[in-house]
Amino acid sequence: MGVLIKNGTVVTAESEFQSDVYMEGETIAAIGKNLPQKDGDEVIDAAGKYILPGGVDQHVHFSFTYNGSKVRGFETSDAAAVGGTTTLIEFVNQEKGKGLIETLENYKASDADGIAMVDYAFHSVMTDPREEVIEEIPKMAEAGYPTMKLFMAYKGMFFHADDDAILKALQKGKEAGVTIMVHAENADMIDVLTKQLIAEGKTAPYYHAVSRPPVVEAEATRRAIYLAELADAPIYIVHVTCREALEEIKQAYSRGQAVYGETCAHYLVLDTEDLAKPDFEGAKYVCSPALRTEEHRKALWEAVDRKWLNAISSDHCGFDYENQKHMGFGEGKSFADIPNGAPGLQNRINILWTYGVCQGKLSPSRLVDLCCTMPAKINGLQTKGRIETGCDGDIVIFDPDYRGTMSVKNNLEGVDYSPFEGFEQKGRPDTVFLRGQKIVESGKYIGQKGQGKFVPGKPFGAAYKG
Ligand code: DUC
Ligand code: ZN
Ligand code: ZN
Repeated sequence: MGVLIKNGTVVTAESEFQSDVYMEGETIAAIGKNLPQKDGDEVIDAAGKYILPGGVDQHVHFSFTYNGSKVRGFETSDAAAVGGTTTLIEFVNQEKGKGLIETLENYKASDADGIAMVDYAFHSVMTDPREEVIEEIPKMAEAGYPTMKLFMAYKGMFFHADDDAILKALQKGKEAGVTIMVHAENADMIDVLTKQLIAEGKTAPYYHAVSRPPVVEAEATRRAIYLAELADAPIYIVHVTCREALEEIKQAYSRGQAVYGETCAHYLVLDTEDLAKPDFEGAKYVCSPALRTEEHRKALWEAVDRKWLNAISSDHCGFDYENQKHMGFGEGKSFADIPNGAPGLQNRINILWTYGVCQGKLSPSRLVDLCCTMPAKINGLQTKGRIETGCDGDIVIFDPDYRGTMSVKNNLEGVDYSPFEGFEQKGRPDTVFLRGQKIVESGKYIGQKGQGKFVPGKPFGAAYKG
């Protein structure tokens, strides 16, 4: 018994073509015109619809804690499914005193296995760079964790990493094909500006952006690139947001260095001015790096279209607005106390379709490459993100004719707001399959808790391949 999807337009990272797709068990078994129907098959007519690979969101926070506030976890991963994303990659901060693999496996067992509603993998975040921890990096690759992130920002917080740790991680990681990623912002610059702004009484959410202007990101991006050059290792820059940081990446790339990066949906459509919304509503938009202006958004759209950036993620953080307000508003409080991050898991592909494809900024194939195929390749997920025989039956039947409005009311993210509230939506994932099982029908989640599985990554991902 399989699933035969007929008459749709298949979109791959390279092209679009009319075809049927047949899934048997957990995998894609055939792609072609007029595929035969077998007894017991479910047949779906996808005429007028696109058939996309399930999305891979390589930048999600289901365990992040900021100033004691913790985000929602895998119990809200059905939001990914209805948004057309069937694989998530979560950043797990190493617990102090514990090993990298030990932390990942504890978290996996307690917070993901049996809970996740889509498939999942993990990036390690090194927070405690002792010698024995550095030595453990190559072993992560063998255990199915071929990526690691370090935070250059967040001075004084336990997850901040200095250049010493980044250089050692790059040197050690390349021995075993572990891709090193960085959150590139200069922590000292932010710290000085933040203290000065607060001393001047500039405490409102808007000053979050003033405390971390583009030069802060550009400096750290350039420094990370030089550290990678010294280590002769590839590097991946997460959430690139501004023209200046992009220039650093483009220049390094044209020198032949293996430097890659992603941006996130909110940096393409939201603005610094959102932080200035009255009645403390700006707290909803406190994320790091900060939201930018039109000039930077234009540069980012061009960069994703021209492959200077190779993925678009959500950087999803399920914090409640009520809590963000409580943390940052009132006597002695400031923007620096507001938990950093915004929800966006459910809307990533819808934002990119509505404001990218429908506005002529991205082709459907480019969207598939950025949201599905490349994130799988970067992270060594060999059966994800592609419509090819033998790949997992992760399929999205996308209805381009749907019209709606994005709102927290329609979200499964489990929080009390959406930064995209009121945004027009053109198109939506109508039906979604996870390894051959239907988990979304007519835009509604119909799967089960615990249906998602851990997908081990293979080392030497796309950043090693040029
Ligand atoms: N930035 C955010 O906005 N949230 C999570 C962590 C980060 O670096
Ligand atoms: Zn970050
Ligand atoms: Zn992040």
